Amino acid sequence: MIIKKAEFITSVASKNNYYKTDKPIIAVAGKSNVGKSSIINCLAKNKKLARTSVTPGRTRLINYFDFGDFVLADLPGYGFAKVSKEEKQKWADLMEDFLATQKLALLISLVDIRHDPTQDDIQMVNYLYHYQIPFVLVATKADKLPKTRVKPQLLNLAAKLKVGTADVTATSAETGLGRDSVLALIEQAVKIYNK
Ligand SMILES: Nc1nc2c(ncn2[C@@H]2O[C@H](COP(=O)(O)OP(=O)(O)O)[C@@H](O)[C@H]2O)c(=O)[nH]1
Ligand SMILES: [Mg+2]
Repeated sequence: MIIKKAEFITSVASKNNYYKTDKPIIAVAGKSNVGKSSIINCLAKNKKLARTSVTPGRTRLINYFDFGDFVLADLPGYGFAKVSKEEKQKWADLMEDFLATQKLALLISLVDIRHDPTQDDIQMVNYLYHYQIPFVLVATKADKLPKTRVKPQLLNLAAKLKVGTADVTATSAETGLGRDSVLALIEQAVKIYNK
């Protein structure tokens, strides 16, 4: 799939005003700082499209981007330690509602390739099975691992998240590793959605 355009559409803060579109929606989820904005910029080949932050956990919004053949939704990150209980509950309410009501073509669930999945990562995968949302796992920041550690870490993540070993893709927003694979997964999901 070739990306012909990538433009910011809107930010949404609550469940009553999700962006409505006939295009398939691809959502990107993951803990704060895992690289959601970076992978969106990498797909768009535009470093300024989605803001990448040095202060994680500040985005409590769903940011929508028009990618031509599909709409990409950058979901608010989870698992930021300094967030209050009320904030966490707000996040959970919004996400559960989003996942339950938005007919997603695909959800790209990001995990950091350097670490074991967190409880929140496992919880996210459980939500995805529960709501029967088509999803793939993407392991970010592969450039930060020695090359020989990449495959063993993919196997470890797949085992701990209870998905097939072919269902976790290594990426790097720095080097562009995995960009083509992620675009192929999106293309496949868009085709199935449009059938
Ligand atoms: N080395 C490296 N750094 C990355 C990669 N992806 C994201 N980062 C860095 O990780 C930090 C958080 O990224 P960001 O995209 O803002 O994460 P978000 O909170 O999930 O949207 C930033 O400093 C990014 O530059 C990657 O693939 N490789
Ligand atoms: Mg972000």
